[in-house]
Amino acid sequence: GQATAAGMPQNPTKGGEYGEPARTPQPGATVEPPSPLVGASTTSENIASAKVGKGVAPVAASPVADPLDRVRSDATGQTLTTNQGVQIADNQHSLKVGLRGPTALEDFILREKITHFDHERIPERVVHARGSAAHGYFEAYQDLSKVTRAAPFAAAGKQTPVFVRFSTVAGERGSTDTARDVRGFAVKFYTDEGNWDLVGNNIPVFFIQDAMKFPDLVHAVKPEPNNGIPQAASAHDTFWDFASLSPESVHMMLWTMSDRAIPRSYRMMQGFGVHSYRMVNAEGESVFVKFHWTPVAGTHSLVWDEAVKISGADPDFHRRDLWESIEAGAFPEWELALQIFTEEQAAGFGFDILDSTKLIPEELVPLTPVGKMVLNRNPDNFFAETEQVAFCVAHVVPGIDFSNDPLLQGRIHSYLDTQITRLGGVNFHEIPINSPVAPVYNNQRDGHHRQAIHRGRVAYEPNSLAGGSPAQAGYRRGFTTFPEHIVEDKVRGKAELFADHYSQARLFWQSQTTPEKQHIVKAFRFELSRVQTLAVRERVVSLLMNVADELAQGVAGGLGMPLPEAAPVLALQPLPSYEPSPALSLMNFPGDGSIKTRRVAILVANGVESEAIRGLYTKLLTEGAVPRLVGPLLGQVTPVDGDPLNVEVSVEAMPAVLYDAVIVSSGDAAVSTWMNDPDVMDFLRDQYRHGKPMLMLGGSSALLKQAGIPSALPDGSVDDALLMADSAGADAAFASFKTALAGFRQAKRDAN
Ligand code: HDE
Repeated sequence: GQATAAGMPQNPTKGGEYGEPARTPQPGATVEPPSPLVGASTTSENIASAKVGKGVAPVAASPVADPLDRVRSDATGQTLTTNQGVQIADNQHSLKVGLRGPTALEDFILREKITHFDHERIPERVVHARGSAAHGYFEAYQDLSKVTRAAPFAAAGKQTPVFVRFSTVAGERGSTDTARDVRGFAVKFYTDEGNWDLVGNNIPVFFIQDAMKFPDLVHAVKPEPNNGIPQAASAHDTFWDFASLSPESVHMMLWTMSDRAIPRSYRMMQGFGVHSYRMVNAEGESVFVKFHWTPVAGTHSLVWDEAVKISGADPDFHRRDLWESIEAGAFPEWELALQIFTEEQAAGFGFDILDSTKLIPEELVPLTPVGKMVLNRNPDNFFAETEQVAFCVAHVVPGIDFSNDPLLQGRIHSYLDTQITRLGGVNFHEIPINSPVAPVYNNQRDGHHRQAIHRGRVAYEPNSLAGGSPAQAGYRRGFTTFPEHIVEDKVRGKAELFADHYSQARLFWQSQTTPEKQHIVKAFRFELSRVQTLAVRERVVSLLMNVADELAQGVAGGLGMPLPEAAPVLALQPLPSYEPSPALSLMNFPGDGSIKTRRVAILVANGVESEAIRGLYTKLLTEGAVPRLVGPLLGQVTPVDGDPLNVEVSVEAMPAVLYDAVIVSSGDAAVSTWMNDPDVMDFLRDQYRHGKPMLMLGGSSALLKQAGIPSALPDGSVDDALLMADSAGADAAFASFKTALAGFRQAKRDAN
């Protein structure tokens, strides 16, 4: 407790005990990030982001974020009240009949508080329950009105506010971020002509072709219904049983077994609209488009062993990463590009553009960049914004229209429907985060939790009593469906080219680099090793045999099983044949070459030589990277030269997998301590194993031998991400270290 003016101890949580002074909270202390290189030890992981910024959320002017001030609630300096605004005298004790007697039913304060608490949870999303979101804006590069009348593309430089939510699919709300899974990439554009939701994934194709199968797919991948196992994982019998009996899922299987399914960061993955959509211009002319988001930071992934270890060390890895980089002012950015094509072009593709298990190779239809998206503001409240945001595929604006993709058609129904249960009624559009910036007037009325107070006696159209308002916009202004000409039989079934399940799976496989292929084989091996039913394993491999021999052999060999017969293939002619497409490899998007936001551990202990690491620390900060002094325990370490160093984090609290690279200090005493420290040995082995850049200063390179780390690559060549420098050469080594870090990972070490 702190001393009040009256000298009384003050505990702000005990107003009833200590009276009036306690109702005045302490002014919030501003955290100025201390430098770990000088002064007293005061660091904590909570101010991690302050390392590259001020630690204060930058508040960008936004027509969505700013009006939310209306509902933002800040209790600073305020008194505690009930929901009816009655000031609460004592928030510690229920109303009792005698100090040792029963609680009175009359205690409306207790009952209101507990009742509200009892109903705090709402149903989680049936899929994509685990997610993280941020505010930002989309900025158009050019006037796209030749192609679409959609508001965000009306003029070069036009900004449209967005709210973006990233997610995993299978896990529950509290599940780990680094599960092997598809990632959701949902963008809500608050356009001046209404809200447009582009609800995509980080993979451009999907498991199934028809909405009819979605509940089966989801039931198969979710925890098994008898025992609720496994959480956030597809590595179990029911998922692979379903997948192996659905050959249409083969192409997507390859993507989800690739490194795409374990991204390093939400900031470092692509996004795709998946389906073909239509764009329509003011003249009513239409083309088809596919949407692509490409991260400026490049596409980078984890390796599986790392993802597994991160799940234990920091299950919020992606959530924290997004939050911290925005807090630090390192705003994530993507470029939006379109593949634009006509119906006539599509007829010659050799696959059906209404089939979501197919992508359009960029060799066939190149990307047209149309704008960029910047995320520059974290939500104030996770529940109010990230949890309550309701994305809906049916939210389109004039200029955007659907295709007949049967998966998309089913989604148009599903998203509106699911919000009614999840958000408790039909008025979820009035929840602030879901409200459009465009005005809303119609004759829909009532329903649970209605916010608007509609005036007047007219709630119908046409009317004369309200002068005909609100009136139809007419075809020029209002949303107009593209009048596609269709004369067909009403049937259940699918179009012929939907039956080709393998051509594009082969295209994907052939477009991967060797390490990527190895990772795919290992991912299948891992997943199928966990499958208990032999016939399921066999069926999966029999599908893979139609993709590539080396793939099927690699997987079968890893499972200790003979090659089964290939699954039957429908003879369809002629099938498209593809050249490998570089754009399908993650390696194709290295990023902007900077090391911004990359986390670098600098190992320190008593007896280090601190001069070199002080210099490197400052250099890393200047480059926008996030250095950390990692020591045996919190507190200070004493170097052989200069001031004590403040350990920012211990090896135990943040193991190797939470950094992108390591620098090991020199100093005989420190090195000899580390030689016998199992945590440090594990740290170095993991850094090496996961392909991360390592800079060993002075005598610390002796640790490599002790840890069993080879100094050359498996093929005998030089490992340019494993660097050694004496302390005098540390500066020069920094340039090489930076290059290695910008390149992200040494793929050729491949212990994974
Ligand atoms: Fe979704 N999906 N989905 N989905 N989906 C949901 O909506 C559904 C599909 C995607 O951050 C649900 O609000 C059906 C493809 C994302 O809030 C639900 C089908 C793609 C998100 C639903 C699909 C997606 C969802 C659950 C097959 C990529 C999270 C909660 C016909 C293009 C959005 C909710 C967020 C969420 C249904 C397939 C992406 C139940 C029926 C393909 C990113 O409505």
